[in-house]
Amino acid sequence: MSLDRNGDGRPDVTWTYHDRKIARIERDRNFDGKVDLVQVYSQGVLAREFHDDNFDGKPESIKTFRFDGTLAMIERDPQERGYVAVAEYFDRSGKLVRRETRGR
Ligand SMILES: [Ca+2]
Ligand SMILES: [Ca+2]
Repeated sequence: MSLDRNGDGRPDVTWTYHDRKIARIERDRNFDGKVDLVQVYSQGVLAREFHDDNFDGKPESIKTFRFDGTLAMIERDPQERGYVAVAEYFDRSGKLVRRETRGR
């Protein structure tokens, strides 16, 4: 199922269902035809988000959520080289508890 909110003929939100539960939502937030936010659901609950917040077609951060909806981790690829350079871990109150840099 998809929706073309600005009427340019290209879908800007696409939903995928699995067993009648939401499984995946792909969004084109700046209407350039490229998906820039992917939300992956597990058992109908948001589990991961892949963000391309500078709209160049390459994701630079991935958020992982707990089953209760709180943010557990953000993996960052600030240079968009295709690997996770920084991983940040959060407790249930949203506080950053650990930060790992993964050099290469
Ligand atoms: Ca886009
Ligand atoms: Ca990007």
